[in-house]
Amino acid sequence: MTQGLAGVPLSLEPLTKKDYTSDQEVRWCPGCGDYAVLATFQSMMATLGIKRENTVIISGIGCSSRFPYYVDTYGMHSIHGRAPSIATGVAISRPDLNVWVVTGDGDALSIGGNHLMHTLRRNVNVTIMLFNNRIYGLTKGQYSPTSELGKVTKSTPYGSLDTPFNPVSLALGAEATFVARTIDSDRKHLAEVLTAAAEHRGASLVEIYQNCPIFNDDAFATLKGPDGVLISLRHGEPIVFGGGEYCVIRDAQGEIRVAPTADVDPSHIVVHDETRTDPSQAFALSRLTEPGVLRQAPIGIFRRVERPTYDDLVRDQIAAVKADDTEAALKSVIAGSATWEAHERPA
Ligand SMILES: Cc1ncc(C[n+]2csc(CCOP(=O)(O)OP(=O)(O)O)c2C)c(N)n1
Ligand code: SF4
Repeated sequence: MTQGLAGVPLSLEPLTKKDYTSDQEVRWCPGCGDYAVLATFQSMMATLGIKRENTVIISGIGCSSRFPYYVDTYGMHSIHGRAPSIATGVAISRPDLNVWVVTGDGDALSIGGNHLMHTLRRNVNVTIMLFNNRIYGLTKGQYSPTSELGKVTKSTPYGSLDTPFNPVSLALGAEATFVARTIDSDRKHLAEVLTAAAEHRGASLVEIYQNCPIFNDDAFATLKGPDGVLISLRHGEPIVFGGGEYCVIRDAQGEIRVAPTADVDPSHIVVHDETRTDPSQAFALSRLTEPGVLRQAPIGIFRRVERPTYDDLVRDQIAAVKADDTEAALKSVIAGSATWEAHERPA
């Protein structure tokens, strides 16, 4: 059993995608990118082979947050933006569960921004799937924190004035120990990244580029088309893309940038190392994502490092306190360091 899932029991029977398919009618619009993620997740979970009753999926509010209904495991369609906090409680109290969070760009980064950030910072052992369609889908097409500058929507009729978040950069800045990006149209890549995220012990954030054909169709079309560039990050490999024509280099000024492979000294090509403790290179790679109409974006695992998890630390602390004299410990906590006794003034 891999480290992230240590303590979670394996199924005695082999599982199939069907075992992970619930009897609920899927209520997403035809062509929604969420279908591909759901199907990939159901197959991936069967391959992972852990007990279904030891899996829990906690979501916030949004189209993507309907996910737990459709997977035959435990689940909770919770409160807008609060799924990471609820998942934190579950992960602390039940180390035998494999805990997933499903959220959208609105749910995670608007109302839930604070909750997401602190779950990442604390390194709670949960796997977060952030469905990024760059719009509010459920509420019918308002701009979101990942919508591009100038985006015209129902709530920004003259164009958005907000600089969008780059969720990968945000997660790296929040000290996340596992940060990755994948895309709904590449099921093999999705499955690979989600498996690695589940196997990581600590908070994993996976941004999933997800098409919403109804309110933000083709948000990723340029990226996938002939003029678009998906930069695939593979640990231990030089970052080369576009059929070898382009690469990522660290230039003489120390900057990470894209260059034509024919023009560079091969020793300047960056060899991807997702295990670097210092997140600055992963952050520089995340900045290769174009913020406007997406024409270029790295996908893959940006960062995978080890750090003690919050839930393990909490359980250890509780055990240590309980090992001492519990009553005395409780009294001293209640008394604190700034209590005093009041006596009647002597006559
Ligand atoms: C407290 C609260 N505020 C606002 C809403 C309205 N609301 C529901 S879903 C949503 C945003 C959904 O967008 P996103 O997270 O991107 O999910 P998507 O529907 O695109 O999958 C909002 C603002 C709500 N349900 N509850
Ligand atoms: S509104 Fe968009 S995100 Fe929501 S189900 Fe329909 S296509 Fe999917």
